[in-house]
Amino acid sequence: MRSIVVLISGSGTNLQAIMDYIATEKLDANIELVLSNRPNAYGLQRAAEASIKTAVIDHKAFDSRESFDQEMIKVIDPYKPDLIVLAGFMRILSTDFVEHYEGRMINIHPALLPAYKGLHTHQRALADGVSHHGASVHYVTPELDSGTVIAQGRVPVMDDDTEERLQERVHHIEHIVYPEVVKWFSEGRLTYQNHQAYMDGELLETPVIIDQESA
Ligand code: NHR
Ligand code: GAR
Repeated sequence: MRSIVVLISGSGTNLQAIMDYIATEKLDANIELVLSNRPNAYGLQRAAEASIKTAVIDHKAFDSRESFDQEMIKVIDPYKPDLIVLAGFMRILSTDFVEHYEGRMINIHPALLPAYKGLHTHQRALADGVSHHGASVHYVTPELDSGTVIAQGRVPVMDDDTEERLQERVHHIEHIVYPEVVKWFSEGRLTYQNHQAYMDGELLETPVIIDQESA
């Protein structure tokens, strides 16, 4: 069975979705540790309720990104994770950290990458009047939100959307797409070699698209 470490900063609904997949035996994997940079992240309670180990490393206690990242490596490595899952983790990671876990770390970003890298994605998508928005699961590389995209959940943008409602729609699809990708990894279907992702042994040239209608 694959070992997973999940990094969070906040409410942890994506963590919850993955825990629910495990609890209902849709996913055969073990979350060894949930690590948060914020002491009061609600996701820590979710983990504790499921008897999953938790740790807090408060970035504010470190004087550089590098020293914070080195402490995270110290805490994570004893668990020998096969996969690191960023689930609403809000600290940009240094190149050393990313290279240490290269090909073994994924993130979910709330946009249809390469569109809307960075923050405030829903607000920016609404302002542009795009017809579709969504979320992307990608491998983490040193350059922000730029690693190979594995899968995308796509939702329509409505004429009268507010940022809140759009975000809710995107969250809903995130909670389907992220556990699915972790499942592909756990089944050995999703692999990574020489900076490239493979699905069922074939080079993944375009992301797997999951539309809200089919989800
Ligand atoms: N690190 C690297 N090297 N590469 C990526 O692709 C990463 C990453 C760290 C986090 C998640 C990402 C997202 O999905 C992620 C991808 C935080 C920021 C940010 O600006 C940007 C992108 C993402 C996460 N963070 C501020 C910082 O100074 C802090 C913001 C806050 O604390 O609220 O680190 O969107
Ligand atoms: C998710 O929408 C995720 O895509 C986004 O934060 C939310 C976390 O929700 N991630 C980022 O913006 C990363 N910068 P959750 O804590 O409830 O899973």
